[in-house]
Amino acid sequence: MNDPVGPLPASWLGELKALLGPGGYLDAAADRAPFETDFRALYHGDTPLVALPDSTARVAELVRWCAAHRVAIVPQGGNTSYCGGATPRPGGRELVLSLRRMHRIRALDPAGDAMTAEAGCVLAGLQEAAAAAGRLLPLSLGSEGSCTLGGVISTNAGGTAVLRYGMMRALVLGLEVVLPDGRVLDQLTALAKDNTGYDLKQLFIGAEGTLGVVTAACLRLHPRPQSTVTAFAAVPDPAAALALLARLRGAAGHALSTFELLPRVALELVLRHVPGTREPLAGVQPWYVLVEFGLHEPEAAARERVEATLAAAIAAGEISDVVLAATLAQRDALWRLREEIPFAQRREGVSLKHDIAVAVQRVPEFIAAGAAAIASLVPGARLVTYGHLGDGSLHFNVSAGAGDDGASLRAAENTVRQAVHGLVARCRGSISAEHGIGQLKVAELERYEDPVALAVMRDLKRALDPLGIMNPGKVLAS
Ligand code: 2HG
Ligand code: ZN
Repeated sequence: MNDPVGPLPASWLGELKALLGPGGYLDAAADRAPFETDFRALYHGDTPLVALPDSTARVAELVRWCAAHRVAIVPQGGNTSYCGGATPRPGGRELVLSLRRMHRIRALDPAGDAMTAEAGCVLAGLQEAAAAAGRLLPLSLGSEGSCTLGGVISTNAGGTAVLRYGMMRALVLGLEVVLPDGRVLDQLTALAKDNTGYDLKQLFIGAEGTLGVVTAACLRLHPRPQSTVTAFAAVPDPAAALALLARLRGAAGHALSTFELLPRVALELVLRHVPGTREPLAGVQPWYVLVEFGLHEPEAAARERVEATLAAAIAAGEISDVVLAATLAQRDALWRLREEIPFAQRREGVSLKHDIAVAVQRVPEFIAAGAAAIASLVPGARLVTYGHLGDGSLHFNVSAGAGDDGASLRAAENTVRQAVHGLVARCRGSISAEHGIGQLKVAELERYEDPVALAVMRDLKRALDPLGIMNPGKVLAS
């Protein structure tokens, strides 16, 4: 968008307030402030007004007004983007749009395994509603207590159960979207089969609000497993973890829902910074995996089956030690050792993040080459790489050395990023596995994406949003 400068005219703000009605906006500086920065406070912008419409019709009206006045809109869900995807840019001319007043579950059909909900619903609430109906909404991630349906759809969120259930794209049956000209695209159906032309809903999933505003979705639910078995195992190295993954998938098939890898250094950060956490196994081991199975058989039989498979893995040298959760509290304790890593790493001090993916079988080779690159570029820095090995998706994060103020790591940020992303490109991997592009990776996308793919993305953006009012400067340069 060709941005004019200066604040929006007061008369325009008056029109917006009238359009949104009482309770439909925030304009006091203190109320706007939390929407003007991301949860890590790395990005800062300004918005004259946070719009809080309470219906799809009102969103459509707002978008039509914005199109007529060439005013940009920045949709924001739970505001936990790692890439500045939901933060307005400086200048005070971009409206933030929050759908938090649109939080109704419109329909829940357990027999049809479908639930239709509005974009402002918080993920944890939707998980609970599905559970109360005897079904599972399997998207599971650290921010589930605050992230919203619109946010997880717009970022195609992943998390820790992707191995079994797929990312958000696999969980959306239908979508309702307000297009950048204010028309409402109603594809809010629960059809398992629908081959009537292009699958338009997929365009908006993972588009980070750059092609329209997702206002509601119909979600695919799953049966709840009868029993859950969770294990935390020590493995000698990532190659052994990979062999274990193959063994577990061979034995359990889709019952294996989680396979997370973490190094000793990550566990140590959690033990240091998260009160109430304890060593899960005796001794110091170089690598660990957290695995979980959801089985459709009684608890005792499920445990027995998993124990037999793990015993075979021990015999094969893939596992050196393992503990199975015997209670719900133990399960939670094992999960915390994995889920608290981002928090613990933040508490430890300066770190760099790389959200990458490669083909699963290339993970060990990638970790070895990446570790060597980090060691030569920033001697003393600690590689804290962990994540969703079952999906080939790693948080290839780097923390400053213990006691180091992080200045040299910060100074090396671009060089390290280029080295890591260069390695990803050589492996034909992804420089953004689950956190999106936002503002952070716009230049990286241009650099690494296939030029034909980039040109098609630009064509789509121009076709749907010719005025460039939808979340400008995110994903693609505006
Ligand atoms: C996770 O897997 C999240 O815990 C956050 O995707 C990763 O903080 C990170 O780098
Ligand atoms: Zn992750």
